[in-house]
Amino acid sequence: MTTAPTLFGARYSVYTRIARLTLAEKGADCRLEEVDVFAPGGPPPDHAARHPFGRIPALEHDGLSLYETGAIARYVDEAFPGPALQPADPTARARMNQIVSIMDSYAFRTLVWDVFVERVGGPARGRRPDEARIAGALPRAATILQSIDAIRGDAPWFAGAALSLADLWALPMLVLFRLAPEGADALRRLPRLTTWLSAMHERPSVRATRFPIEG
Ligand SMILES: N[C@@H](CCC(=O)N[C@@H](CS)C(=O)NCC(=O)O)C(=O)O
Repeated sequence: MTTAPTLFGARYSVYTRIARLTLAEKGADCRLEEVDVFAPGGPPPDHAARHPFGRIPALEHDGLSLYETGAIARYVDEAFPGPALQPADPTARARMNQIVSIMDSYAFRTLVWDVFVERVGGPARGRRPDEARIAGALPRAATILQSIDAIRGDAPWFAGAALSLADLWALPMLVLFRLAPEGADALRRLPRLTTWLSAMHERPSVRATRFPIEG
């Protein structure tokens, strides 16, 4: 019998939320141990043993200590019972991997750091937004949204007929992006993505992992 995993991370973190969504969609119990990587003195010193790059999340389960969200999510999908979150069909799996890679490589910096953090997260802490950084990011943001919208097409989920890791990767980044007025405007122009976001918000996993800034 396996023990419940411990996830080290923070409720505000995009990548922690992806891992929490994955665990929740599998119906796996999980203990979240809060690690604040942005605390003034940096993460607690013992976090370096879990994550040498000082990031979150990290997972501990049955003697396995794991970091990198891609490894954690795939491990959770394969080690726990519950619905498969990676399609077996090669085409659907390729689409899932393509979306995950787009979100990691382009969307995290552009949608989250360049737009959400500058417009919403930073000002909430008293920082002035860097307008040039936001303006420079918006064309890239439009390319990202149009690309993932085109890949999904009219399918219910990003990899086709069933929810997959692709949906769990896209959700947290699009949620934060939409909190910026520029993000909300950009998403309003893509009704298929807006419909998908509404469907995601009905899921218990999404409700259970809301970012504190969502209220
Ligand atoms: N490649 C890592 C990225 C994780 C990541 O960037 N996490 C953010 C929080 S969402 C973080 O720890 N940031 C701290 C920092 O940049 O110093 C993964 O896939 O887990």
